[in-house]
Amino acid sequence: MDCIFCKIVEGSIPSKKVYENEHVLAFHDIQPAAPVHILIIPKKHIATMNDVEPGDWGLIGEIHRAAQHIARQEGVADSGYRLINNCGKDGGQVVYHIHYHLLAGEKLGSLVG
Ligand code: IU
Repeated sequence: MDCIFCKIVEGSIPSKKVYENEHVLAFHDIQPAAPVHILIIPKKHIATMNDVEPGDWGLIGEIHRAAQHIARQEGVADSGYRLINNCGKDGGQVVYHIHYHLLAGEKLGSLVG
């Protein structure tokens, strides 16, 4: 499968890993949009939020659990952070392997609220 994030999971494309367990990998975004910008992905290839199947919801929970862990590890849990999933064209998704952006390290602008 020609998926860049699957290649990062396999290790055939390098990444700056910050966290890994059996199900999840997290690494620094190559074009950071904030002082802390980490991508959290399932090792399993799931293209978008629309493609999450009933048996995959535990993986989505694992991603949130990893986000909580990484925020503490990176020292931004108390100051706060944002976890974003872009889904599809209008959502701004560019890489079609589901991922969550963990953004932190400054006061972030808001689209909502
Ligand atoms: P998006 O939600 O699909 O728009 O986000 C894709 C992100 O993946 C984007 O922030 C890129 O900078 C990032 N990225 C990366 O970190 N490493 C890569 O090899 C590629 C994209 I391609």
